[in-house]
Amino acid sequence: MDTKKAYEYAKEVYAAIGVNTDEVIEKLKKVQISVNCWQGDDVEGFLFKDIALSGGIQTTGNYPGKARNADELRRDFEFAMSLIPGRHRMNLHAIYADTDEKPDLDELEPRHFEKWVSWAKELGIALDFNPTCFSHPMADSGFTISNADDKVRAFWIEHCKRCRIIAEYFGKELGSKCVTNFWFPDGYKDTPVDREAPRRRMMEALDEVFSTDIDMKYTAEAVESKVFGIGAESYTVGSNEFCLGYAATRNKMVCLDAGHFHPTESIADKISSVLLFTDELLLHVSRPVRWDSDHVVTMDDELMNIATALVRNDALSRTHIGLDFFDASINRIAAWVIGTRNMIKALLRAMLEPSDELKKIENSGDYTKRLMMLEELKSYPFAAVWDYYCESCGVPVREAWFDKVKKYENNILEERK
Ligand code: RNT
Ligand code: ZN
Repeated sequence: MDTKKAYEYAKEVYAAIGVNTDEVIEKLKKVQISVNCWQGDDVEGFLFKDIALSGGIQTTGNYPGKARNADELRRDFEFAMSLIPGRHRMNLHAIYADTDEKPDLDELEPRHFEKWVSWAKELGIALDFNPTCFSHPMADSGFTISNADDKVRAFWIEHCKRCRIIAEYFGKELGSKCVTNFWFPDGYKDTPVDREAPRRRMMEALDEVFSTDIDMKYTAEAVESKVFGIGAESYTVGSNEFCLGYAATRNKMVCLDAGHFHPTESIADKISSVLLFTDELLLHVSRPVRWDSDHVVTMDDELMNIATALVRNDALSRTHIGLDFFDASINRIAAWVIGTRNMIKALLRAMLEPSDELKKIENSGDYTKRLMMLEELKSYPFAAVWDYYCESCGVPVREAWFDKVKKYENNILEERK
């Protein structure tokens, strides 16, 4: 198949509606997706072995071959990246510290992440970061940074403070702002009496975390909300209103996770509102299936709505796109490749819209034409542009990447039994 020939045809089709596909490709190349490291090992990390995942999130499945240490995770990630067009970022969690020491979460220092930094430098990618406020005995009560117990609260405050220093180190060393996301599972299984006190404690604890002096040249910080978690069905401390209010008044970002809202609520519609009140935004693009199940991102309507919301309103330059999924029932490298390629593919399709023209039609009040165009655009030949983009980035076109993953599985993952 002649990818180039198909591209030339698509280029003409798009040119007829005023879209320059070459320019779109250049624009797309600049978008870096923050790829979640935790898909590679089912959110286990390397600091504490044999500790169960907690915090109301869950991996299900037992597909063989998960990364057992940082070297394996790096190797798997590098391989996945070789199958995805463009240059992207790796999003680390604190529990992925790569060290022979046994630091607790409130003892972490930049040196525990030195190997990650030198690897990232070699690969020419940037790192993002997250404190890990779950999967730890200090999180067993279901409350971390909003815990009523001063000692427990102080532990998590210290952990978060240390994570900010590590993020600053990442940003400085790698020459790209490290996006740090603060998410806390805190909440009640059953209906609480006092809905305010934990939120007040969380607010004050966060103020304390963010009071230490960090050079904000090197890091951008977000707080992630959630409507409920497993075991915290009735109340979460870090609700949407809490996080949005906090971010807007503290000059932070919110992190909108696609699985953290009521099932008919869409984060796509929140982007344009949030960005009126905060400078930047972090997304956790995920796929909730009936609940916050963190399925691999597919090319569905929700993903397209997120992509068009970012492109039509020129929000890409102020939005950090992170992925958040963890499926342990399929090949984990394939999961990375499928989810990340879909995110990029959706952005490409959104960029191929004649959005100025569409806005003109809308403003003229011709809603019949608006509907007609939006529907016709769905069968425009964006796939030819996508294939050409993959080819020109030197990564496999269409499903050709899958054979490589299978080979890797047979040669490398098999040995991890
Ligand atoms: C949990 C949040 C959070 C985590 C990761 C591992 O519901 O979405 O972002 O998934 O930090
Ligand atoms: Zn998330």
